[in-house]
Amino acid sequence: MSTPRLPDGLLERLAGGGGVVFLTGSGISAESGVPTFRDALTGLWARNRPEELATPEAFRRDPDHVWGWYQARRRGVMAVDPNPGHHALRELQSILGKTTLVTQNVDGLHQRAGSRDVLEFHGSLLRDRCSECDHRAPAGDLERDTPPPCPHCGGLMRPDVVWFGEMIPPSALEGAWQAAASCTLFFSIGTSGLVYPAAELAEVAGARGAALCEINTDPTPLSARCDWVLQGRAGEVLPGLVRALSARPGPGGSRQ
Ligand code: BV8
Ligand code: ZN
Repeated sequence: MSTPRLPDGLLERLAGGGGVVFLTGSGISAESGVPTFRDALTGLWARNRPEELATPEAFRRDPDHVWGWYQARRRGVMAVDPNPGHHALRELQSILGKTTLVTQNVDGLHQRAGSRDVLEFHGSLLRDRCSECDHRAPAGDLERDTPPPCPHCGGLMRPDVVWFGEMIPPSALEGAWQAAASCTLFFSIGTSGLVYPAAELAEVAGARGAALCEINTDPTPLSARCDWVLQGRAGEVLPGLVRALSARPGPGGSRQ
């Protein structure tokens, strides 16, 4: 497969050894067959906008309906595998020195591709948490169509994801903010950049002088701010980045 020529400045910056942040959105999981967030409304959920379904109010109003949407998404995620984009990111983490992987995705595919220390900015589909106390547990029976009661307090269990209007988990927020504020290169990969505060991370990085690179099939509100826009599928562009880096002499390159 031919690798489109990557901008020299980007490869230099990558090989330069400064901190690198990767922020991913649902676009990186699209090639695994996971619908992007704004396409994740199929069947009986199609009558909702995701911003209306992914909220504590929607869960309070109709817990079975919201639970059913998440169970369907969980079954979908467990039926697919990480794609070359996830694997290439794991390779970049091992080739480069200081990297931070922040994901808005809740599908756990980065971890299944072998990435470590993934900052789950919006939580995870693979865990439940109690809507009353702080009890957490791995997601259980994926066929169950009503939320189970909390074994500790009897409250309704819910997916351990961050809904609209909810705070980002403090450790993920802190880690992502610090990495964005101190990196020399920030990648925005497969995200529409519409949801805050995740979308602010690129602004924090750019304001501190980091170079910005976007990998997306389409333009986004961030594109005009980027030093480089690599338009294409993450599952093709990211492996191309690994090949180009590995072909270079010097740190991370093959010809020592
Ligand atoms: C908070 C988990 C405050 C659940 C998600 C007005 C202005 C600014 C902010 C707000 C506002 N009104 C309200 C807010 C706040 C709100 C917000 O940002 N709303 C938006 C709609 C404007 N944010 C919040 O509520 C956040 N919390 O602010 O709390 C607070 C303060 C004090 C006290 C209490 C609270 C919490 C937001 C988290 C919501 N949860 N997910 C779940 O998954 O079910 S968000 C969800 O959408 C995703 O996690 C993701 O983060 C987000 C965006 O989705 P993307 O990943 O970008 O996916 P999308 O489909 O949009 O785009 C896919 C992209 O991939 C596209 O660009 C496409 O071109 C590209 N693509 C497709 N295929 C490929 C590809 N690219 C490459 N390769 C491919 N193959
Ligand atoms: Zn409980």
